[in-house]
Amino acid sequence: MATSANVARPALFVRPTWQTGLRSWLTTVDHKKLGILYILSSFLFMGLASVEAFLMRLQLMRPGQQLVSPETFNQLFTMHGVTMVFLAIMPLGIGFANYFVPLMIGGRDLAFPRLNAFGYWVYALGGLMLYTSFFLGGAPDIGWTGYAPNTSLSANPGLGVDFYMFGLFISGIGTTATAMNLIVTIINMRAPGMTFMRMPVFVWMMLITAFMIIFAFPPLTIAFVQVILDRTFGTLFYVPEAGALPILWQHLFWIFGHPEVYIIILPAFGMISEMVPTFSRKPLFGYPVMILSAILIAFMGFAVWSHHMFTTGLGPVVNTAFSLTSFTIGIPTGVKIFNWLGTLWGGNIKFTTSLMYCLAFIVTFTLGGITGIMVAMPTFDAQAHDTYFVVAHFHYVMGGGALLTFLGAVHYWFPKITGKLLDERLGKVAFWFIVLGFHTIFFPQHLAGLMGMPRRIQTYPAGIGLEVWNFMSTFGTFIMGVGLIVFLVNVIRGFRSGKPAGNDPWDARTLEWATSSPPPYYDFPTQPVVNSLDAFWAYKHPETLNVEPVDPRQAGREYDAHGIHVPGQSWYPLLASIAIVVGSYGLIYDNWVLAIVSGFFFIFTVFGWAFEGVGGHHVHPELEGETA
Ligand code: HEM
Ligand SMILES: [Cu+2]
Repeated sequence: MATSANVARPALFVRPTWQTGLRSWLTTVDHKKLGILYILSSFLFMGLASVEAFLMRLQLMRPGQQLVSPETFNQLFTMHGVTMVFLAIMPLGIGFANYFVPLMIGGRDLAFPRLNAFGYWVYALGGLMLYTSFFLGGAPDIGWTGYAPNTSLSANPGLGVDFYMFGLFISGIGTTATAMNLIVTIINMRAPGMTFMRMPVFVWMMLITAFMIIFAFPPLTIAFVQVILDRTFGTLFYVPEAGALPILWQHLFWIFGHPEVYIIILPAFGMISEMVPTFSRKPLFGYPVMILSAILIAFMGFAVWSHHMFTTGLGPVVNTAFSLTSFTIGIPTGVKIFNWLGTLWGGNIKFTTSLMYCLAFIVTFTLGGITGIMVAMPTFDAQAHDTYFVVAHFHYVMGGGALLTFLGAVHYWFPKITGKLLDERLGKVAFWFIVLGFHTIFFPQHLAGLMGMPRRIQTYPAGIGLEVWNFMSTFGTFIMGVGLIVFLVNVIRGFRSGKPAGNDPWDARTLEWATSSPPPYYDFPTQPVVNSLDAFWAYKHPETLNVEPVDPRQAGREYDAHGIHVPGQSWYPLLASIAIVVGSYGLIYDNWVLAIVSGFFFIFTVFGWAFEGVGGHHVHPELEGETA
């Protein structure tokens, strides 16, 4: 064990130092613990969203069923969509980034550890708050896009809409905070020698994603605030009776909403770009092109939003313009597919479960891309809009893209996080059930959609040709469900009795594999030094790269007599998040006392946070001869 000494600094409030137990998790500022919390919470929310999806598919299995009422169905598709997008898939990418970005850049933490904790807690508590709406008079029933004027007080007097607005507003604060934290970290805290063009692709993708978050969330936040003002204070932003134009909501929503799909998919692109080279035992083909194309995608992602509004009557000139931008954004995306294929080409391929998920991603995402080009044609979209064709399309890109990748990433990085391996045989069984189930669910939906089946509808009549496709689709959920259960069993078994993984089970390329598994809480005993792209791989296989091999683990900066400073924990991020959530309940229920008291409590936590002092302690792994 490393030695440690407390850092004595005068402070108004003492910072906690628990290393284990529940309190250490509640007060943690360690990026690894927060990463684990993020990943576990996302999977929990994904479980809830899957139950909602399963209920919807059961209802749609046969024509004319009455399993759930139309009102409940509306709540189910709203909560399913909102949960998958905001509480499961996007935070999962952020959770992996939390854990791995500092390790991959040879740093020791994110730039602002307490802000990181705050980001996690507002996300988790905001999400939980949204779910309490089920017990407090009904969940939102407005679709994940929350279109005005469905959200106006006269059209929707229940509290569900308020929960939607506040829940997403709150978790959006957390996402924005974490994005800023990632940007500052990646720009400032890279190991010596790690230039931008030596950064792992996953880190690049997270940097770009974080910038997209910073620019995409404000329009959405403005839209939320407008609706909150409408409903709480009687303003008229979206009240059609007063002459408002509800289409404003659609513009603000989709200026956020289209970039959001890239915010979801770019982290997945980054993971694929780590896994494919590792299991092809080749450097990534076209590293600079991979990065340039992602930057292009990020810019163009903000220029295509009206392809979600082709049928709203914006007119042929606008539709043509947005159709063209949408076609063009397919180019940098296609380039990436070629880069992954180029990496696989001639590689010494190891068919691990992770790599199989990558291959399934490439196939599925390409199919989703093709239907994307189809709906980018206004003429075609006029037919497909709001049908199951669109449902099939976005599940191919978001489920087949992000979800499959993240499952592969769990297999890839589980050994680093836990020090134990997942079972490859079980992993592959789960893989086949999940992938075959996925396509059985979503492929028939293209056909149902082309035959005119509308989305967001809780039943359909018999005898118009929709039975067989809907039955197949629901049948697929059983296949995929079996796969997900096997996946879960594998993960639980892995935690409890997985084989020891060693530090570098895949002979991987990036720095997180240079430290032990699981990493010590100070990450690296000495700060790594980098002299090429894939420095760890270059050290292990000097013949493959044109550089002098340097062991990134041994060549750190000169020994610092102070040792490693590990920041102290804090209660304030959690307390501040609780203040925000309780205050939101106050506003939702027009309970001004609660809202104002929470507001003051929030200000108290901000001061407490600021005056808490540096805290933390120094560790001296080198005195114990500890090496990675
Ligand atoms: C893999 C299992 C999944 C199943 C069986 C499933 C099923 C469904 C169903 C039945 C609907 C309702 C469609 C409608 O009536 O319009 C739906 C909507 C939706 N799903 Fe999924 N889904 C799954 C995964 C995902 C994933 C991974 C994501 C995203 C990251 C996602 C995002 C959405 C969204 C955004 C909607 C639209 C909600 C709305 O119309 O407001 N789903 N899904
Ligand atoms: Cu879009």
